[in-house]
Amino acid sequence: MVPPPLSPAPSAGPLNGSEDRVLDPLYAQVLRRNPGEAEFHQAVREVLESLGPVFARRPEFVDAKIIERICEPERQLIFRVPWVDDSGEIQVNRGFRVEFNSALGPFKGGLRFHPSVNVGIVKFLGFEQIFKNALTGMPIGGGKGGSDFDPKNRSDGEIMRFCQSFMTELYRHLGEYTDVPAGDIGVGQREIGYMFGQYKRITNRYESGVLTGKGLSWGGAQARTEATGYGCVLFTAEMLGTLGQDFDGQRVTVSGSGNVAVYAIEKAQQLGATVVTCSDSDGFVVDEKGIDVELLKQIKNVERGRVADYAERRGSAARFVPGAGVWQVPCDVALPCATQNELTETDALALVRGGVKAVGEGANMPTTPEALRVLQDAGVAFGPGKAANAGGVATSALEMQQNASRDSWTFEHTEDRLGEIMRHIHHTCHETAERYGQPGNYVAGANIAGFELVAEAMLAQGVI
Ligand code: NDP
Ligand code: 2IT
Repeated sequence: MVPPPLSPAPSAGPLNGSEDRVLDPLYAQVLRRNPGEAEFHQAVREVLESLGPVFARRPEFVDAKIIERICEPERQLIFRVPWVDDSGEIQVNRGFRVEFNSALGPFKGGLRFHPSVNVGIVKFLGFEQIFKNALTGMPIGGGKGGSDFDPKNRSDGEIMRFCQSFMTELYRHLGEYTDVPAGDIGVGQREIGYMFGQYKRITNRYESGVLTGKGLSWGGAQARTEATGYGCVLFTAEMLGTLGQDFDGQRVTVSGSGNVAVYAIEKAQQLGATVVTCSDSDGFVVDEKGIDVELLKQIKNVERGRVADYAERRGSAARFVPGAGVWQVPCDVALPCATQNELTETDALALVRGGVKAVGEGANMPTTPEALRVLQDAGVAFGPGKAANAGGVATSALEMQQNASRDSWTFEHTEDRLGEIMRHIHHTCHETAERYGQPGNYVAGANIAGFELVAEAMLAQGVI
């Protein structure tokens, strides 16, 4: 895939195209208070656009200023991360943790290491996480963090020193009852390991539940690695089910080739689909026979290579297309699993022309607002990230549960729990959309249902 355009967030103009006494001034305040944070504006706007009908039915949420409070993080941390690279040069990065909302449980959400990370990106991710975590039905609040550190082409030693420096500041804000990070872009089991080691060393506590996404021999949960990608496919299968269809025999396109993409490909193929694409920021691969997921894992996870290497190793079966994204390739089901705003209006028009039936967001906010409108107008079943990719954080909550009880479950048991959770999230979104007169609108269903759960808890807990 190609790097996404700088956020096209439509930050001006009334929400839903008409004046709203409550929501418009609130959105104007978010713009004023958070200048230049385009992705955060975009994420807030999408949620606010869903909430009008809730406020009409539940004026107590308006009186208690619940959404004003949700839009303001409980705490935002920005800190210096100095470290020494392999050539002996001092590097200085910036670290972030936004502790957004703890109404339902300790702050919970991933850490992203990518050069594009800034406060607006972390806040959009943290804001989405509040509602996503609520939808899982697990006792977890919302937070997110990361750094503008670029792990690409860094040695293991550099990654370790960076992670140790990052944790040397962050540790004082964490705890299994306070804030529990995990991975996201650029942060996998290797990075979680280095951060866990440093946390343990500083605090002198083997507090397994302080981070999730750990290795299986040191407190990790079976199926956590697979959970986001698997969960995205399971959610999309539920959407297909409402159309009387399933994954068997479908032609699927996936973007990305990281943790989420690889396991989305694996699960879709287990369910009988043929996944014909994967991508990275250099370009994409088309493999008409279906992506060889074991080869992709070997190249990405073991060799830390690129999708161009996959195409080369696959020989004549696959083709690498440099500098372009996957969405011009026709498909029945599209699963964007790379990054925010990677699926644009032009892409959505191409997908609709190609006959797409369902889109499930494995990534966070990969679809631009204009693209979303195109897909919804065309009647495509659309599963927003805060519902479709919630399997990852839900399985993190299962990891916390196992850590708290010093237990460890089998892969099968954990995957069964993941399946139940994804069906529950689908049911909740579907039922809520119907209850609010917008049948089939999973965006409205997810935003409203997530909001209601958080709002009820905030109302009960008073003005804090
Ligand atoms: P990885 O780091 O494992 O993989 C990220 C993939 O996306 C890579 O293929 C990467 O390509 C591509 N990518 C990332 N940023 C950009 C960019 N700015 N431009 C172009 N390509 C990019 O991350 P994950 O698979 O964990 O995360 C993917 C998405 O899923 C993110 O949106 C994340 O927030 C979301 N997510 C992750 C969860 C998890 O449990 N890990 C849970 C829920 C959502 P390249 O190598 O070229 O950069
Ligand atoms: O966006 C996400 O939900 C994640 N990156 C996973 C968060 C977690 O705490 O497992």
